[in-house]
Amino acid sequence: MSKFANNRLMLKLVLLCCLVGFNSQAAIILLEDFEDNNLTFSASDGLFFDTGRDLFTISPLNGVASPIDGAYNGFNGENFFAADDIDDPQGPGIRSQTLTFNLNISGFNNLLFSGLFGAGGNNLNGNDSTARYDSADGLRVRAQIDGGTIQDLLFFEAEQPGGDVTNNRLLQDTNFDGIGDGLLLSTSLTAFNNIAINGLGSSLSLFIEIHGDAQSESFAFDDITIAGERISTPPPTDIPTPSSLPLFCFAIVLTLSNVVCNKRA
Ligand SMILES: [Ca+2]
Ligand SMILES: [Ca+2]
Ligand SMILES: [Ca+2]
Ligand SMILES: [Ca+2]
Repeated sequence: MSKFANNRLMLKLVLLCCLVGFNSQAAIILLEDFEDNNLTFSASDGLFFDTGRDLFTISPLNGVASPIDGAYNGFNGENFFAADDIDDPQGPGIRSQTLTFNLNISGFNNLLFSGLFGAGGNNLNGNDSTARYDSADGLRVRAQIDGGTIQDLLFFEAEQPGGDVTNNRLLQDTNFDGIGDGLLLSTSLTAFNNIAINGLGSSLSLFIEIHGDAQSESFAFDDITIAGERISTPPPTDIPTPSSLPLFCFAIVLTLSNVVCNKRA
């Protein structure tokens, strides 16, 4: 074995040991990929699509045709959640709708929220006369543990250039003040990963609120994920614990290193 190959083997072993040692308790508590209608959430007024431009549903699964949402990309699988002009009279007629996910988080800590998000009304491709989001439009992700304080996790809001509150671009609202100031969303869904949810408890409610009442005030998201770490319980004494695993693996690496060196000698 060459010295280069030998070093690469060592590096791989160390990396593997680190991964086993430090990530062994990570778990996915929720992954909603919107690939079917076996829903992990409830919708405040149900899902709808009026066969025109107005929708609040899984696309294209529930009949949404191109080009309205076909313009989106960067989602996973074949489907994603889409919303556009959600106060449509053929739907519930209300400009604000909420998806609610209720999860059992007993035995987990260090909860993290992740998801893919996009917006179709920012006129980035020059396919419209203007961007379309008003000051009251937006998408807000919040969380609540055991009915306690509601935490703001991720907001997207219209910017308000010079106090203009009508038909502007949708940006991330990094300080949760209702005005977009951060990353510009596009029809290519962008990943927002590992946003911390503070606290411990037994039940987590995750809310995705969408507000919009006019054409092309559109939103898309996919792969809504909650991850956490299992709270440790004492392991059997004859199996290395997670905290001792790196030491255990280091001993293996040292032994292998000696074997390789002895062979080279
Ligand atoms: Ca999907
Ligand atoms: Ca508008
Ligand atoms: Ca802001
Ligand atoms: Ca409308």
